[in-house]
Amino acid sequence: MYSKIITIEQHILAGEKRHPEATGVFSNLLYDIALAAKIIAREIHRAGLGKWLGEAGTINVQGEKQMKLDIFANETLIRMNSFTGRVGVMATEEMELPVPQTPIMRDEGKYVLIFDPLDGSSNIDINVTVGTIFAIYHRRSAPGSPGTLDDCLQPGRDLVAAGYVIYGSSVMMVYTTGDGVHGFTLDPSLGEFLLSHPNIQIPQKPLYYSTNFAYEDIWSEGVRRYTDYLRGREPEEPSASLSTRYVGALVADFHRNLLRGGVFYYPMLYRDPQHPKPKMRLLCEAAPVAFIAQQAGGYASDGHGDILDIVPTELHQRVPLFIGNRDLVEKAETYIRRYG
Ligand code: P6P
Repeated sequence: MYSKIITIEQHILAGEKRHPEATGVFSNLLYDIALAAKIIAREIHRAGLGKWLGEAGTINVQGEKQMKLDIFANETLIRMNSFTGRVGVMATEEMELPVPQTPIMRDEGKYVLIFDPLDGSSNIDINVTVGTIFAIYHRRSAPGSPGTLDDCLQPGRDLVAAGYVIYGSSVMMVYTTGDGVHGFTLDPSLGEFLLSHPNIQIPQKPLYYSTNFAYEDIWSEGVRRYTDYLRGREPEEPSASLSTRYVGALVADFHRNLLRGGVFYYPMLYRDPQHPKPKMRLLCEAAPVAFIAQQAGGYASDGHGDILDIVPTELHQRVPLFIGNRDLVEKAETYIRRYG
């Protein structure tokens, strides 16, 4: 007669109960992120009315103009996790080095938190969807000693949790701890994230392919042939007859494909054929969504192999990304293997 209302806190605690060794620190960390998401969402949804729109006049480590909301979101996530003693090491897309450790982070923090505080922020001033992406690892350095860069340079295989918040027509938080992918929708009247999408699995039949076609001339031959396959123009094989969508925010393009089936790709760009460049950040974009895709029955590749197997060598390392239905991503690998 009634569908059960489950808050994200109840869901997180239920997950904790399945791990007798759990101390509750991990659960509280996930809940801290949910609270930060609500604070960020509140400012995003009134950005047009207040002081938040527009550029901040600063440049981040990526060489990108920072929007005021980028800085607000970054500072909110840092403040929410610097004094709890749950996070020992933090890194953000917006800062070159890991966030300076507070004494309680150094002495008590057990986890590493890496995040893109506001993904797709160029969409902010035009009222289009943006998101927050986060990744959680076990800390390698011992509490009591300073955190290290090595704490951050862990492969996606070692993720203990990953998730994103999508600030769209509604605010949703989607996360996995390795036990399925679960989506929660914010009820603004309650200020609570309520379970709305339990056990998300990518649909078998994909609907979309999603990429920025403006760069088609500087893709490799294999990616161009793959795109022709997706368009149904590859004479050797029928395509999956897909539609295109492209929001320009990874969280939005990935979330749509997670729920409706499809592939998103941001391939290597050959502006300079001798020095091809990828765009997607491994640690705060590709690896967390790859973990979610894997848990939802999908797959993420750099065009040659599983994103989750890549061992980072730099904090802001970038990779090509193909993510979504496993057969569509493996097809990309096949075309790249065959045509380069
Ligand atoms: P382009 C946003 O800046 C981002 O990192 C991803 O969220 C998004 O998928 C991509 O870049 C968009 O890049 O070159 O199409 O604007």
